Amino acid sequence: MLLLNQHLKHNDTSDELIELIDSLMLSCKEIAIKLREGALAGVLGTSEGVNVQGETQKKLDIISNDILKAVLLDNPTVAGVASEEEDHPVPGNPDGKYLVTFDPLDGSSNIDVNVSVGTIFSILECPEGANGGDDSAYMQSGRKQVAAGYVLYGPCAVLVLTTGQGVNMFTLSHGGDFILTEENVQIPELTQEFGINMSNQRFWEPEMQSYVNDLLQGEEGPLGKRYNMRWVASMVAEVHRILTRGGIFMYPWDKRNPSKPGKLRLMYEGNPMSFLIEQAGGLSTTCYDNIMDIQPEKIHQRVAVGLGSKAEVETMLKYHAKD
Ligand code: FDP
Repeated sequence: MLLLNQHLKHNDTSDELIELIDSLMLSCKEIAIKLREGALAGVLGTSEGVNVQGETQKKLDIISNDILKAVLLDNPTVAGVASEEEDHPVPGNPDGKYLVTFDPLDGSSNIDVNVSVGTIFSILECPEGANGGDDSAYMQSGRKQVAAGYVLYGPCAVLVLTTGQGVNMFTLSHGGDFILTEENVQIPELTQEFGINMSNQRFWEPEMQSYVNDLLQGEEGPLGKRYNMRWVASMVAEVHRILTRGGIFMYPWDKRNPSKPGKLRLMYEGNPMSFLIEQAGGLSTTCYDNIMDIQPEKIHQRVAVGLGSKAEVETMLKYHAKD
């Protein structure tokens, strides 16, 4: 039985990074407790607030954000944090080594119906002399991530983590420890399962429409096999399914609102999930570029996402290739 800290030490993770991951997990355990209490703690439902993206905030979005902010900003290694629920980054210790971006409770529209949600995080180094309260400090491509992961709050709470040396899964025990349960996770190359919100079909680019049409034609179509479809509407749950048994997940560009190229956010959804997927042998793309190669321009920047089993993502990319 290997505890998270022991695993990190075995892999030569620096003491500072271990200290930071410890704080992140302390917050996630608190969030897991709040989620478990649900209606008993009066935490379900919608708050009065709207976040910077104009989305209604759930009470638990705000509670989770406050927990993460308080714990992380108390950690001397943290120079600043940027969250989906904060308009601007919040500065921490001016001498701190790391910046943390996070989506405190991804998939939160699922909370009231008791379906899996999660906390997604990405850790970057704070550039020399930069201020963790300035957007500019965070404008680093996904390739610069030091570590990334998520905690999925499902029937059990699972941490999925990469520090750039593969992907490992840790299950939260009754005693409050994250224990290594899956080592060096690898995504199967081929798949017969896809996830996309089909209700947006008419808004997609013709290339994506054509790819999904072919998926739907199954063994009678050009792809020659029958596909199954899954849509949980929680990115953490979709990515977890893909890491566990393969598949392709897409939240592509659509024309509903040209100022929002895709629904998902680059800095605390696209980048950390892409880091995990690539480290597990998969691919993650906008359909044109590798997500982790994008130079960010805004903290809350949106990005089109297609990720999962390598061979299937490559097939999808062929539909988008410009001659
Ligand atoms: P949510 O808005 O509930 O936080 O982060 C955005 C996200 O969830 C993803 O977790 C999820 O994959 C997607 O949006 C669900 O989108 P739809 O509402 O279009 O199904």
